[in-house]
Amino acid sequence: MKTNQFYAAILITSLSMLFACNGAQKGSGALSSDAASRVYVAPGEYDEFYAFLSGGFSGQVSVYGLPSGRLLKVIPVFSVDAEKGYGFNEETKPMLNTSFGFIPWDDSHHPELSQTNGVPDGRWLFINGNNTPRIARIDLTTFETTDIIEIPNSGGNHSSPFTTMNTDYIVAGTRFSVPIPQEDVAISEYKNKFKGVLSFIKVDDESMDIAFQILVPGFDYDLAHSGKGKSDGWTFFTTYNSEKAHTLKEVNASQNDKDFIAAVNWKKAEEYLAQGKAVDFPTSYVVNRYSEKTHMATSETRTTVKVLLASECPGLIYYLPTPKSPHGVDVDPTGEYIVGNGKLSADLTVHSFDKMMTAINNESYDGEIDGIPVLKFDEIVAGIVQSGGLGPLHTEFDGKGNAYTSFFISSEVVKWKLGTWEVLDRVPSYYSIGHLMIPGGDSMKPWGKYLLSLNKITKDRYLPTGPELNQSAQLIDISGDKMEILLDFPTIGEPHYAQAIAADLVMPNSKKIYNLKENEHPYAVKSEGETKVERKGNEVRVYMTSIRSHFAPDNIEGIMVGDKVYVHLTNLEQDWDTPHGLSIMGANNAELLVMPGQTETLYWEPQRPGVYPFYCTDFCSALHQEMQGYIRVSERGSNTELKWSLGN
Ligand code: K7E
Ligand code: CUA
Repeated sequence: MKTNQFYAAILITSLSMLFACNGAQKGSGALSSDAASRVYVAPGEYDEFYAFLSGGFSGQVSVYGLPSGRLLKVIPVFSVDAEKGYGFNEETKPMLNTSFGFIPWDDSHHPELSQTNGVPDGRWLFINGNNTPRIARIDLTTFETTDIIEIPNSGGNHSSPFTTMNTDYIVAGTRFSVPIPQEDVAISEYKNKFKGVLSFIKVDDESMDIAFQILVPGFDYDLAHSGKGKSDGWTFFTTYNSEKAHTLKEVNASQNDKDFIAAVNWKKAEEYLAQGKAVDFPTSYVVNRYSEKTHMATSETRTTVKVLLASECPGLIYYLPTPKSPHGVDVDPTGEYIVGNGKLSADLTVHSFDKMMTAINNESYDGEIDGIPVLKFDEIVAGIVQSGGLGPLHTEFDGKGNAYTSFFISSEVVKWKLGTWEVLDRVPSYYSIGHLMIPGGDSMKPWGKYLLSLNKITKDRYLPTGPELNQSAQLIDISGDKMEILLDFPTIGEPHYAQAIAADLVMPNSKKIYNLKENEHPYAVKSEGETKVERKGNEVRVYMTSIRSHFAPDNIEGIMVGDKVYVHLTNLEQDWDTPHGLSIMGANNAELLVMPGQTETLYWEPQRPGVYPFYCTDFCSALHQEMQGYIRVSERGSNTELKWSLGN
């Protein structure tokens, strides 16, 4: 048995390579003649959708217009971004604080739009950091990261940050089980000591915090989606490694024929919480928030978290047996069907929410694990999709009764019908699709017009760029009976998941400037008259302004080697799209890129005497090249007088 499965694994690996390398699949034969016109957005016209693609190992989110595939913006989230000064300027450094200190990178997987009544509402985008467990929130009026919260007791935040239908909670299931609390134990103690947590994070306008965690058996928790409509109140998490293996997982975590989807009744959890059933676990996690008023981020450390023990909370969790190490779990727009994408399988298992509830009421159990009942497989299955594909990963919906599943190994998208389970159509992915995305495709009201295939392997699709190729996305028209490939475009980093929303739900709220009068940054100045340079010991603060096309001050003298220099630059502009940048020669830092009405701070420790130029890095005006100045640096202890010009 063991050997068989081992060979099966090898076979699958080689199959995937075969498909991935099959250049013969290449070609534009699949394209209908008017594909170009259907993705053509004329100069000056807007796209129909905003699409948010995760950056994977880039740690960021990139924003594209659909159908054109135009890159609109890269939003820095978990990784420093020298282009925007994110993580380099003093204001945003605290965003990357964790209980391990400053972490300049993460691996971002799943963008998730906030929802109201089960429909994306255009307020916020959430995204998970998979490596050092975190969740970020991006404000869609500014397209800036405003919150990053660390998830304690978690070991890799993968099944995250999926929302409930009214953004009551966003969830985070641990990918790797770890000792809880963390301790120095032998890894062979896995089965006894390692546990998982499922976290529910409360979100409001001003803050995010962990409402509660649930302590669960030490499996790997892979993906999640919440119920909607009749299944609102439940969240479903896939598990793999129900074998609790800790080595050679490729083989040892693929022994069981079925793993589970954990169905969590979070309304029940709220009841247990109200009854005081939660235990306060001491821990340490950091919550970071960026204020639009002060233009500064602050970090706060929290030291306890409320934990419910699944084994002591009857009715809180049920296990739904699901074949073959399921990856994605996806709930259809009606809330009735729960699709398990068994990644080592050809078939898709679809569970019924109604049948699940009946099985729970009848206590149709097949034993239990650590006090969590396992429901009888045959009593909860709604249907099996015999796909003819191999390696299903993720499913999205078009709102017209159809589902679309990505198949990694056979490298294709398969369209099938909810309820009859028949396969309707299939289209190849170039190559090795991971997630797929339909705008609103995990909500109650998908815009069922386009589908984006998010592909892992690019070789032979674009002009070669050395050993490294960007990952790619492929736009497919799903408005008719047959899927039609329209467009390929490269992505930034690896797009695991993506989400998209109609442009008119975001565009009208998009901020154009920050109001200078409302700027509460402690070192802001509102006019050139207030600009100055102050010294306290070896700390020097420059209160600087920018406006087309000069800085004030633009000449500074009296700085000394080894000073700690803070340049607080306020951009006085109040017009849309008029940022100014600032860079100083020899500063061990990035530039600043300051939006109209905003203040940002560049930190610099001058190393050598001399006169150093600084300049604006963003071509802002006809006299942008003149937007420059000098800072004179003298030997430590020199008596050069501290003075500055006031610009023009
Ligand atoms: Cu790439 Cu959602 Cu992290 Cu599947 S995950 S592909
Ligand atoms: Cu300001 Cu260029």
